[in-house]
Amino acid sequence: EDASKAAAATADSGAPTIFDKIINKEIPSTIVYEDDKVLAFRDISPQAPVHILVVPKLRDGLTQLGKAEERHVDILGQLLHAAKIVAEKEGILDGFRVVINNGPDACQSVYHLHLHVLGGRQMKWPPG
Ligand code: DGP
Repeated sequence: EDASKAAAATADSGAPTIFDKIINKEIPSTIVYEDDKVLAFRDISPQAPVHILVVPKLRDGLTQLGKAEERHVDILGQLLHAAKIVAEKEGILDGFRVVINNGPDACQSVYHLHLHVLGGRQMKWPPG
């Protein structure tokens, strides 16, 4: 079993995640951007020179994008806008990628919605 298959086995239990502790600053992270609704911090396992996670501070049922409801429209927009702010701060506006892994088949491993902002190198297409 490779690592991606192990990640693919993880499903949404609705349990609290490690991101709650990061948001509450109970465990350290390298914060890149923060406002009242959104936190952005560096991924612990970077897949590019810049790899930042953008998360809603309040999960509100958004364990994954596939659980999005009408009430989440504002926060979904705020997350994308924060991704742009982060890309600008990191100097990667000429080329960056925003990824959301949704569910086991997409190798989602943390069930608190998060955008991956990746850049700082030539990105390949198609992604794996
Ligand atoms: P995903 O596979 O899309 O669910 O991405 C989850 C990401 O979260 C993964 O790239 C690694 C990252 N991650 C997991 N635990 C921690 C942590 O404790 N701190 C930080 N900074 N990142 C974490």
